[in-house]
Amino acid sequence: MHLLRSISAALLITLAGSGAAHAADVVITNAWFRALPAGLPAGGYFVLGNTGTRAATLSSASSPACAQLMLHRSIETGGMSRMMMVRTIRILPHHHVVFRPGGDHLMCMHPDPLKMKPGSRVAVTLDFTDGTKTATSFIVRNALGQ
Ligand SMILES: [Cu+2]
Repeated sequence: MHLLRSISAALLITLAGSGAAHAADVVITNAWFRALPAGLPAGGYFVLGNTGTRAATLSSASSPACAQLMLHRSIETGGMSRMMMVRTIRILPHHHVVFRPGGDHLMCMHPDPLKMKPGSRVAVTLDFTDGTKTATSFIVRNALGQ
């Protein structure tokens, strides 16, 4: 018990020293997936706030409802909208990033039709570059976002 406690104390000191945010400083609100028919990828949208005093950097996401959950960004080039993968998304202290249609979003590839159903909730884990994880759940809406 004492050994465990000193290990966690050492970990905390290491994290603080590396300038990393704690997962406790990360706040997720308005989280939802847009379920589409025919096994199409489902976009994930939410607001990711950082109430801490250090930057938080989102590096990946996962969900038992998705074969893969990717970080995506929609960009407009020459009047055409296309999506690209992004490696990380940084949230400055006391700031938030809005994941929304047409902007940064999560992309659930090969969604499980039994889990990705309008009205149900889907578990999502967000991973940060400091090694912390935040578990949350997204409400599933239909193609119209309802
Ligand atoms: Cu996408």
